[in-house]
Amino acid sequence: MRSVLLLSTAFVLWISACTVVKPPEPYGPLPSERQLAWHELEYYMFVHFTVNTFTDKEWGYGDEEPSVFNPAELDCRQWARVAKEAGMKGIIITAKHHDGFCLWPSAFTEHSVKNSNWRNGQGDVLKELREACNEYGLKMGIYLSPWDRNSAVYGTPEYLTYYRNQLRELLTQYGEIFEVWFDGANGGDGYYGGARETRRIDNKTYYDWANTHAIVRELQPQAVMFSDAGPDVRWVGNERGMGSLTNWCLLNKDEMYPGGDFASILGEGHENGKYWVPAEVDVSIRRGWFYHPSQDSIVRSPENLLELYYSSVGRNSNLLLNVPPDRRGLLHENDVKSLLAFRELREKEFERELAKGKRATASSVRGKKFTAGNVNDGNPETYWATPDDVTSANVTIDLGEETEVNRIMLQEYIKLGQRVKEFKVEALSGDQWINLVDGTTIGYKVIRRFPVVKASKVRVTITSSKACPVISNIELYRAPGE
Ligand code: FUL
Repeated sequence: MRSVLLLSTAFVLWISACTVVKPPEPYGPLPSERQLAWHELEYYMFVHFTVNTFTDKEWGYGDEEPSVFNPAELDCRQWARVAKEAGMKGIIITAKHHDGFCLWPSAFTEHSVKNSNWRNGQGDVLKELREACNEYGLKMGIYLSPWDRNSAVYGTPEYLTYYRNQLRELLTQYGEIFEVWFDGANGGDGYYGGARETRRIDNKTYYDWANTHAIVRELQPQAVMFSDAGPDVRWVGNERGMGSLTNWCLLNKDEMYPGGDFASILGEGHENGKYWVPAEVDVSIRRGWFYHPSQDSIVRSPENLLELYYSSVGRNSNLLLNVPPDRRGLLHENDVKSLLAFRELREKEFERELAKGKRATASSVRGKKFTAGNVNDGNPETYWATPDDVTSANVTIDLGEETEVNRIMLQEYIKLGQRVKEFKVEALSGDQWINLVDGTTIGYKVIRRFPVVKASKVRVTITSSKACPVISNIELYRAPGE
């Protein structure tokens, strides 16, 4: 009798062990560790600064005298303090723009700060920025323009050695770099060591990108590389600050190269792309990338910056906002004012979260570990998931009583891939279900606005998904205004 009892207990234990529900298998391309860390940064500063700041140009020709670079009050700590106060997570600086002037004393050229009068030729902007970023707990990134209108050897194989030597300097002398920015503007007229001519390169082959990328991986394995089509982060396809409403983090990057004509594809990415290459929105707070005194009065307003935030971070993209230092070497008062007021606006926007801890139920649940309550438990590591064969399902958050709502934030658990193709959001107002949002992709994060509604319940329906939906976060807000 005793052994029968033992046997049946063992059988019950065995059965329940077999029915422990497994998490969904990852689906499609996945983000790397470095990309996951990058997604979480969301918002950081671009700093365009070089001889152009002093010559009032956007693209320097490459024949500028290094002596024109003289930012008498340069203070990278001011840049970093403002970035921090603005809520940004890092700063990416143009170590070298197309004019070829280096903001650090490169051993491989005379065309740098070492031949300027600034700090008697002893200065190093990169070093000062590094120290400032450390002081304020910010990440640091670099922009090293492949196109160099100063270099006599631009266009020949020798230039690649020069370019890579500079890259090595930047990646070994300035601590941890979180992002390396390779822009796609390439070839044309320039000074080229006095030749003053037009040089065209074949942007598919000239730069031999694979071997340059390998240097970044070797020296700074945690850094993501940005260019038109990645390898790690892609351009969003415009400089107006507009992320795409449908935005796949996926891209068939093999067929693409920097400077190619792909802008129309880069916004949406490829639904069935082979690689994880999320979009970054780069945009300037002014009309130009560099500082021009004539633009002092046309700095983007805090309200405009909030719009940019919704059209970038709110559309599954990171926001790289350019704030160009002026001729003193400081961020201009008007830009600072706008940035800080934008931070306040943003904080007010997301001050009143309504969903956390409220009762959540779902039309389908994979198992106990994957219940609806995981979407509003404040833990990004838990998620709601359905069984593998269920690709359309809904989750309802019960607000308890009629509550005014006008914003929703949604996040997929992207460690398991980007899955959702279409969703909608509805509210139960009185006894009527009202449609609030018709959406397509989600990805790392989507934030959508809708007119204020009094809702007792909010229902998110995943109408179409490549595989069972895996949703880690849903937040609801009542932002100021209508
Ligand atoms: C482009 C450059 O040509 C612009 O000057 C600017 O640096 C922008 C961010 O990237 O490729």
